[in-house]
Amino acid sequence: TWKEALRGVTTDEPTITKSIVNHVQTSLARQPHNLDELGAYQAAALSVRDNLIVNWNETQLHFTRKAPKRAYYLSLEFLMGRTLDNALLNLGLKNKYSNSVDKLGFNLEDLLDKERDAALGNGGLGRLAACYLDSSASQELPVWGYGLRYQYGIFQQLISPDGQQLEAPDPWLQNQNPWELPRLDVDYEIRFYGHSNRLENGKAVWSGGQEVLAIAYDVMIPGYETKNTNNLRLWESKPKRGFDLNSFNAGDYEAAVESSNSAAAITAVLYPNDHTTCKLFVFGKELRLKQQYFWTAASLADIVRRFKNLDKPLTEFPDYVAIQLNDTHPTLAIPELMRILVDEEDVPWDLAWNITTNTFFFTNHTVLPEALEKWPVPLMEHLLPRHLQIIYDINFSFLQAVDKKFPGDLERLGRMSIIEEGFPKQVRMANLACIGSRKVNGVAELHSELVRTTIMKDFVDLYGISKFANVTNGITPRRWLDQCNPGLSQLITETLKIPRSVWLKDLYKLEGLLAHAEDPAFQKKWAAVKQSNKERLAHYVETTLGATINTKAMFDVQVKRLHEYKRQSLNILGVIHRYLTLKAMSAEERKKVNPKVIFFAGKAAPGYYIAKLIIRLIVNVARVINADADTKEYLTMYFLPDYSVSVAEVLIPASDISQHISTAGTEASGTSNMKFCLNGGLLVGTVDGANIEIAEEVGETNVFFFGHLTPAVEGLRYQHSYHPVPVEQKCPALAAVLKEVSSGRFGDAGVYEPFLNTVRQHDYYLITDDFDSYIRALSMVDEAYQDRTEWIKKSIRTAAKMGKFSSDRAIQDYAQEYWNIETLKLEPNG
Ligand code: DL6
Repeated sequence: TWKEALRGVTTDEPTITKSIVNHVQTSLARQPHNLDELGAYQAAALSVRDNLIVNWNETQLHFTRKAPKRAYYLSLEFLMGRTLDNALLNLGLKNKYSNSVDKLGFNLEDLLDKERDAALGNGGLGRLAACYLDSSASQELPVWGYGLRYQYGIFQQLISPDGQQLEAPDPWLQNQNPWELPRLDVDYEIRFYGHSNRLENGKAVWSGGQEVLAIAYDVMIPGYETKNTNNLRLWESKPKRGFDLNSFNAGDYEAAVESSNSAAAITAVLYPNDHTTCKLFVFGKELRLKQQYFWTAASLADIVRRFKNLDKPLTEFPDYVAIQLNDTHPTLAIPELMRILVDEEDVPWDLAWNITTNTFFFTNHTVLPEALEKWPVPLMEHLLPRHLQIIYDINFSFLQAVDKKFPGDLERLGRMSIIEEGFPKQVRMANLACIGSRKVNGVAELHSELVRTTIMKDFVDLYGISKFANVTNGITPRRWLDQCNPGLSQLITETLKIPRSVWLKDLYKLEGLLAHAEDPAFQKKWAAVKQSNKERLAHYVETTLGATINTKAMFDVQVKRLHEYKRQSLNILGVIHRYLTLKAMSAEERKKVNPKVIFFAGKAAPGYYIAKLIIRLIVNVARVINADADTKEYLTMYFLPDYSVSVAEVLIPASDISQHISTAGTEASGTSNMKFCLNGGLLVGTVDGANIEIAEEVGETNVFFFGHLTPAVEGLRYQHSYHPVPVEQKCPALAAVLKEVSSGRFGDAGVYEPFLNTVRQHDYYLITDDFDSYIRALSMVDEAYQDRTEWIKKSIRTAAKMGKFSSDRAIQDYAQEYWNIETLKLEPNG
């Protein structure tokens, strides 16, 4: 088998133990007898890394020899989480490492806990990229990721005593990162600013300005049960010369240091943007654009160099290279490839455009207008003068083509132009990405339909529908079931009577569980797994917040970035409603109520005032209701700070019900909804994003839907603006809740008014329209939970029908329908 065939790799326990001890003594230069858990984690990780390096080397050699078409996933975010557990699972070495560290006096689970999350992402988009890397490696597809090696990942979230979110840096690289290999020999010079002088033949010479170095760091991505180990290449910025020597020699040390600082700043920190980039990020915009160009230029230089090693004509570039643009962030890759082809490789413009438009593919992840990236023309001109020229040239030919198809339609030209008129003019990155790509896709059926009918409608009219398709997102079952819920994984394997590795690679096999849904013995085991996961979460809450939780209560979870469209607001207002209802009951009546513990977690963008206010309200409501002796037996609530991949791995398996309650038409897909269902949690949600496809799979009776549908949203917003009805009249139950908040019952009367006013006036996210049906849906959840056997059956049926949502399926969709790449098996014997 592949395991036996691993060569030069430590697979037997004595060798593993020896390798760990060796790393303690040599790599860490420490004594085994006084080693702490962090040191033991590091030594174990380095020992696992040795295995990965061997496999990684063989994979890369194999790819180089076979020279297949490759796909590159360009993403500004890779939210990887922890690696050690995943690497052990994929290598099939977890038990052996567990025994080895045991012999050395440690517990593997404790060591796993010492690893810091690699949190190089904001949320769904970055985690999706991480799942896709896992699936590509597991399916032996020649796919590399390209991203940035931020010194600081997403900020750490702290909660102040009065409930406010505070941000602290995330120095994740502080204790050496064993999962990366610095490739100091792989570097590229990247230029900014300067001048671009056009030559006569359409080419230009870009010179002057600032040059910095991009240095490669390779992160090994092991596939599950295969030697195939793919690569994630992250770029770090460095000054081209250690110092600005002129300033240094002139004695101006400050200027000398400043230029090296400005180079290093490019990859210093991940931007905590959250669908609000255009509105809120005024400061730091230049640095963000610099990041985007630095990364796309380094990645393209690397991709072109690899292609040139094949000794093929550039016309064959798209036969060997497919590049997926993860949202608009890497769109500069389009003019950059044009620049390389036209200016550096002497390819005529039209041919270069043909090569470019056959190479790129673009995924859109949001239709929210405020999240569509635009860059001011003056900034682009200053920072990237040659690229602006190329963008103008692309736009010129493009608008000619539009005019040819729709003669004289000036409004259409204005809408479709890459350049938006105004003060200042702006470069519309989504238009550029669409024009320069072979295909455009959304991330769930409804979202892709909205892409076709709203933001890309004009482009559909121009190019035809076939350019615009859908790939519904997916999640890796390795991390999001086997790793985070070992109890359930084991029960599934026992029940299906097939090896775990089989169903983890073919998630549709979970359907076999349906045959057992009526079996009381199986139901009991299923419920016991959920119970132990709830106890694990309770233990986590006890250690982090010092609170004791009733694990017999229903666990209701909403975890995601804080955003008005995701409507944590609806949830917290619903909690207050439940609290007020409980308070109004007699003690006897309360005894009939289903006890519930509600969990929230999620970060708000630091500049997003209303989102931060919602966090503050959640924390302060929790404080009041958790201290209320009348009700706390029936209702408690916690905001878990600093949500991360690792926290999700504890929360998700413990949920009975989770909330995915965005205003219809706003959540492109969502992926945590898939994770909850895969772990046997049920959903309460709106008819939005991937909720819809989940319900199609698991059956509508197993999902608690509520709220207005997408086609109604626009009309309701129109009514709010032009025929507003006061909340008191429209939704008295909600009005009562708002009044309590205003009164200061949850502290600080007045503080929440700006948030409450977003509901009272305009109510863009339709809280007042959906509140009553939301409360009804929650009552149905309560009612359903009373019949525990029926609930468990729903839970089993839900998990059983999650096959479609494996990221293995999603990545195969991309591989076959878009990139045209194939599995390249690395034979176990090398
Ligand atoms: O596709 C991954 C993820 C979706 O599941 C979420 O529904 C969507 O909100 C998120 N989109 C973004 C867009 N960010 N930008 N730019 O994060 O993508």
